[in-house]
Amino acid sequence: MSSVFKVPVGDRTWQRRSGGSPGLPAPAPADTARDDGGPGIIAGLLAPHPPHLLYAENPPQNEPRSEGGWEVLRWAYEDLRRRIREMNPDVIVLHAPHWITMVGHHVNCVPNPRGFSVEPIFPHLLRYRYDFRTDVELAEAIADQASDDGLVTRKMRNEGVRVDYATITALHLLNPEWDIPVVSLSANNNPYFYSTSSLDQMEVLGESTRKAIEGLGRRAIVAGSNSLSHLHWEREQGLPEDMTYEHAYNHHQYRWDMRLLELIRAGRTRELREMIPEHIEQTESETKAGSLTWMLSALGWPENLGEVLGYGTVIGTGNAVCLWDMRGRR
Ligand code: 2X7
Ligand code: FE2
Repeated sequence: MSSVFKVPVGDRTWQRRSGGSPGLPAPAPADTARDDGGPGIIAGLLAPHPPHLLYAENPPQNEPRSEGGWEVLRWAYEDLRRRIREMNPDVIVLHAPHWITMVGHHVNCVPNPRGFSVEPIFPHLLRYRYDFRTDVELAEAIADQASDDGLVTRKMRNEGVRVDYATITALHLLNPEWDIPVVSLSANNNPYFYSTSSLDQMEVLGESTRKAIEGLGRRAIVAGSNSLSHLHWEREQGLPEDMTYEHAYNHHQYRWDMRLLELIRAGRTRELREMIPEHIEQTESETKAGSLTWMLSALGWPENLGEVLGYGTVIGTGNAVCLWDMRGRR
């Protein structure tokens, strides 16, 4: 049993979506009401964060300059940005693996995080000046709900804490204008110590996130920021954006990523849920940090839904941009 739970995993003191959240009316059946404007989670995303993708975009906030590279993934993000604009969300809630917390799950409750984010392994790619708004009311509600649901949580209120590069990269690629409020969640490091219990916590955190969003009536996008297969080169060979060096780490890694993505494309979410731990075993997948599981749990693991907008490798790791458009499904 993980040490970041206050009550046993699986303790559900609240009702699932089909019965409505406490204090809220039960939602209409999906096919009787087309819903594209109502409160709740309007979409889930898989939004990977290799800093290379941001570097390749040459935004003014980032100091290093590039000649481009990783275009297919960046075009997938471009499509995704168009879809996000169309949805007009109130908030993006993001879980990313590189704000690592050793005890519990932390939620950034700083109203206006701003500063300079540097990628510690690739400082020549990402030195980014950020300045964005937190939806503090929702951030606090998620922390409170997760605590009520048995997780150890903390509201992070330290103004000066530097926001990690994964959070910055994913948020920039999703919304370079930074005009949509954000809630940023930490990645508890337990998965790397307790492999069997790890994803259970992320299931609970996802459900807590959904309840908090519904309770406040936000129209929210939830984004899990993981790479897929995660073996990577140890040395850079020349220009980082020289794409002649960029390919899957090996055939095994690639095949397992394709197996996972085929389930997403087919909307076979039940099978996907079962396959995630095996994919982690086979590929050292970064989904071990739990962002993908958190996001799909927040969505309620919807069947027959899921789009893969693009796949590509970054220093040999597998990365996919995916969308679960929940409008009309709630
Ligand atoms: O954080 C990352 C990653 N997930 C994959 C590739 C390269 C760098 O950073
Ligand atoms: Fe990463």
